[in-house]
Amino acid sequence: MTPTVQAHPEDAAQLAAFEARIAAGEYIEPKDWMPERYRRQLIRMMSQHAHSECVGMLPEGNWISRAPSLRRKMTLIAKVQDEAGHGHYIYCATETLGASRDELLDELHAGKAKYSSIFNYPTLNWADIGVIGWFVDGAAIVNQTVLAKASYGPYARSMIRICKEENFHKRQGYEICSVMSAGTDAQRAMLQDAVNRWWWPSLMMFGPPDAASSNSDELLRWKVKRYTNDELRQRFINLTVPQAQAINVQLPDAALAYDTTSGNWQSGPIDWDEFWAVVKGNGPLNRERVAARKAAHDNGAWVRAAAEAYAAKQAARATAAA
Ligand code: FAQ
Repeated sequence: MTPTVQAHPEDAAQLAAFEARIAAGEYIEPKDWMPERYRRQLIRMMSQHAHSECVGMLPEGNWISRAPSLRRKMTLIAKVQDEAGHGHYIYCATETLGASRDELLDELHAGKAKYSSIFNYPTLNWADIGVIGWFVDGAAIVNQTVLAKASYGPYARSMIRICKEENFHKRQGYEICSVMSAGTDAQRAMLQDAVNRWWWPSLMMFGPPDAASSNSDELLRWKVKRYTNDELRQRFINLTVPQAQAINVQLPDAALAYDTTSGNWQSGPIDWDEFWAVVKGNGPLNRERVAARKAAHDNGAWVRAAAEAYAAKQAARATAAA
């Protein structure tokens, strides 16, 4: 039998004060008292998010050398750099909770850390880059605009600039798609093929259905999450269907239908077996993604060593001058 843990009376008072602050809509800041469980939940979610931004550079980075024009190359390089920056902000925000970045990265490189399922799928043609911007950044905006109101201050604030940049990414992705949809038959076919492959994995980004979402109750109570996985997934579908119609693209869901009562586009069933297989490490490219991140980290060892040597030199100079 699991022993019942009795809260220390002082902890109970602190917990009550904490819950009251959350209820009042206050932000919790790094030096404020917080329940250990709140801190652990934030580290779990934020580190997964930071890892997702970094692993998320890989599918698109693969296309920098193949972008069809200088303009496309420049915007793609800028986008990939932005994602690296997002990872950096969120790792910094996670460090405010006492989590060491080195430990988080060790877990990622050992294949133990989670990151978004979406980044385990391959980018097979140029249209994938447009569709990632449109769907994946579009889904990220729906999720992260709400996280900008999360109860933990550093995480919420990191979302503000991230969402602005994701908006730019979404627009450039949708523009690629709209240009291809007005192009040749071959370009339209490439676009449709990419849409067919990315639609369902994009819906899975929002996490399992509410009934299977083990963390949601706690995160909603603490106002880290403001909406459930299914609510945000529905919001994304409602936003995306008219965008697909506008550029004559078919979403690969024969059951997709508008429900006049709820005002929602109702989708067909999502293959949750596929989702869990990817989350457990058995997606198309899980092993390659982790190996690529680890290789990038190992290859960057000399940069970290040089930065540390420079910082030590500067510190020694400052001491000598004092
Ligand atoms: N992939 O109880 P829930 C981006 C796990 S950034 C893998 O519902 P929660 C930018 C979950 O961790 C994309 N695992 O979990 C970009 C949990 O396992 P655990 C990333 C998933 O936390 C664009 C278990 O399933 N965004 O795209 C996934 O309440 C283009 C049960 O799930 C964020 O991370 C998944 N999709 O809700 C970059 C946003 N879903 O940890 C480059 C912040 C669930 O208990 C290019 N995170 N799991 O062992 C969140 O909003 C939430 O964490 C959710 C999941 C909604 C992702």
